[in-house]
Amino acid sequence: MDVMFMITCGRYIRSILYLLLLISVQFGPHAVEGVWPLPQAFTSSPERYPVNSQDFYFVYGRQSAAQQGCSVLDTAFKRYFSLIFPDHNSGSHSTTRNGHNGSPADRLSWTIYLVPFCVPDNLSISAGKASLNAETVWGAVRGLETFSQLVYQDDFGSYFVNKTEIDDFPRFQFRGILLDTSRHFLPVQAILKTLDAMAYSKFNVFHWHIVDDPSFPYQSSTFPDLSSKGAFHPMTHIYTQSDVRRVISYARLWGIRVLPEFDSPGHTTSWGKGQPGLLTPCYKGGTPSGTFGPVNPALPSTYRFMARLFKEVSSVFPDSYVHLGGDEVDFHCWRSNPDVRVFMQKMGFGGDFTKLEAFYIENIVNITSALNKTSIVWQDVFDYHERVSTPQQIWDLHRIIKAGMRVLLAAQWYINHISYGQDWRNSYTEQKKLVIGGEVCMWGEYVDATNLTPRLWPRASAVAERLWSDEKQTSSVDKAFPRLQDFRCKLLRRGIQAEPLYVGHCKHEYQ
Ligand code: CP6
Repeated sequence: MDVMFMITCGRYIRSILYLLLLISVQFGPHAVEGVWPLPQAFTSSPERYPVNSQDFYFVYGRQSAAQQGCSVLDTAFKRYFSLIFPDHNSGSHSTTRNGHNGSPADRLSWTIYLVPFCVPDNLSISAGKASLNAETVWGAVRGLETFSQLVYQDDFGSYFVNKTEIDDFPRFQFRGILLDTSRHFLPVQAILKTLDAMAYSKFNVFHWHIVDDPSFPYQSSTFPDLSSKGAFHPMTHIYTQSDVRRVISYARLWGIRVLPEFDSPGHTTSWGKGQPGLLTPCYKGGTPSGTFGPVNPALPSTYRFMARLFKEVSSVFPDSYVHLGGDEVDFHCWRSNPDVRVFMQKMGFGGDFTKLEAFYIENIVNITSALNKTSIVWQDVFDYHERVSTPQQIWDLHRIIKAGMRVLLAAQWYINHISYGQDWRNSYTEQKKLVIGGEVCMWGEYVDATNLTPRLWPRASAVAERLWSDEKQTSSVDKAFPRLQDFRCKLLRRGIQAEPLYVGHCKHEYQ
């Protein structure tokens, strides 16, 4: 009986092994299923072609509206060449070659044809030729990412790519990650590295929650005291104008916009150090207690300051959006301050501090729209505005609500929380009414440069797939699991210290 049992058990185990092998052949890292986030439409075949770094070139298509000299694509070609061939000694090899004259040597080489203004974005790989058609340079950058994920190495280190056809486009146009650089300062290098990893998951918005209560690391040229007095350290823990420019231009090359957030009137404790008179003095028992609350909405000087600050911010950050915050305003201090109460009476707000908050935000929105920026606010502001009752204000505020709603009713995935186990599963299945997209929020209370990367990746990638891919094709967590495990290995291979999902190993660990 014992022996019988052993044999049965052995057979049983063997059949499971076969099954696993079969699965890894079908959905292994070589197939298009290995692309993360999953493309919208694709066909692939087991037929594979060798790819040799020595005769692989990116070439602009002859019909392409983009040609050599397009900095975004020229640099993308260089980056993706290194990502596709991590072992290649880049020395003398040029990643691009001018034109293609049809000589026999050319037919052996791999070329990517970029034809912006063709619809839809399409990637096609067949013998000796891969072509990428994209409507925009940003679409082409995303297509290069997809292509780079399709190239793989066999056990002997040779590179291959399977015959593949892909049509792809994002489900949502806003796919963001929030980094909080106020709770902990994140060195520019950590931000740039995050931008790299964002591009690997096809994120396109870096929401820079740059200042908050604990510190003001943004070095303002108009108000240098804000960072010299409000940063954790006036020299080492600041973002200079050139740091900010570097982040913006680096992000742009990856097709990532930088959305700055200067959160007010709450979350502004650090502002008060370099800008006396800006915050509301709180009162206790009829006298100032020595503590300060939100920005003082009752003083004209507040709006003059904000106008100058946002004028600078609008020119430093070129994106047409600016985030004004507006969240979590604590009314206790405003309520305690006699000057604020007098102002409330004068404005006819009675005792409703949500009206005061609405009044404040309205003024800041007007300041930024005069600077030709579209404002974004946290959902709190929408909640306040709903309660504002005078018709004229509703009419006026409707515009603000719309501006806010477009993004801020988008899902927030708070992945700064520490949790044990496989919480990426929640992000993957979470159903939120996304409007134009969503974002991963990495609040900084417990996060600095030491743990940012493993806390973000690959969990943010789970969100990225919800934001990019077809909902129906990517609704199964169990199907996603081996794909995300494989993608996490790709991140490791690219030097992103992404944490493991569960038990297992990667071919190229410890790099
Ligand atoms: N900082 C700012 C925060 C948060 C918000 N605004 C926050 C609140 C609750 C959770 C996580 C983050 N840390 N400025 C709210 C948008 Cl759970």
